[in-house]
Amino acid sequence: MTTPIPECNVPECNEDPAKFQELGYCVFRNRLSAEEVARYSQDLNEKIAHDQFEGEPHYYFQLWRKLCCHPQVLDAVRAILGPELILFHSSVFVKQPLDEKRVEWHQDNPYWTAVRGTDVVTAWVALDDVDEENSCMKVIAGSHQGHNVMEMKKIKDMTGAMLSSKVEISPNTESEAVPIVMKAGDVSIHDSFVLHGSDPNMSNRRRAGYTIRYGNALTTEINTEQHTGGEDLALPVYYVCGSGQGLQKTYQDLRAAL
Ligand SMILES: O=C(O)CCC(=O)C(=O)O
Repeated sequence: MTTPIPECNVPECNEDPAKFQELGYCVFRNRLSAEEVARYSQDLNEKIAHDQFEGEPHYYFQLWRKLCCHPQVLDAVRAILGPELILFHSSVFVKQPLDEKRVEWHQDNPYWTAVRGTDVVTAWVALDDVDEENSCMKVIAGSHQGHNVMEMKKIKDMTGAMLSSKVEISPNTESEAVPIVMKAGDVSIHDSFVLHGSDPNMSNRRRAGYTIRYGNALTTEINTEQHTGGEDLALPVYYVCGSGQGLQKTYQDLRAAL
């Protein structure tokens, strides 16, 4: 059981891209149509049922690569990072009803050892309505400022833990966490240094999000030889948007492919 956050302390979700620098996150509403949400949700269910869903769905499945290049998703990312964009990772975070899986407080940056730069974000595409009841993601607004990597501690009780380490924060800081409440089809964007996490899903509703990791192609350096997904998968870096200025020889150009 988590401590309920008193209603008056629940901060509102930021929907203003101009406040991203200060807060480290922003929500964009209605980016996918109901038909698109239904299509991806069905595909997700089928792949889970056949045990086909691995990490990096954009690498394995054209349908999911297409979502990474969805004009409304890219439009949101452009509002934060500018016009030159690369895509380097993606994954799904699914918690079934009454699912004890939890994501401890963490920053994304330390997990991506081949990636250097501070203009790097995650777009979290909501495939279900998500709120505090079904364990929406929460962020500590402003915790990305200074772009410092925080100390991580090994998680002792791994029951339900989706990560192996966490950043410890005070109950006071935790009480200021912003729940990213969204409807299916909304997209939130968070900075790779902002603290975020989520609780177990104690509701009877599924909660699924597709996380797509983008960088500004002009300022993000990726060591393509060390860039892998999972064990040994040499993962391409995709150039998804721009005039060609940020396209490097080692990148795959996806602009016209989909
Ligand atoms: O979906 C979640 O609860 C966590 C997602 C996450 O950690 C991430 O997008 O980096």
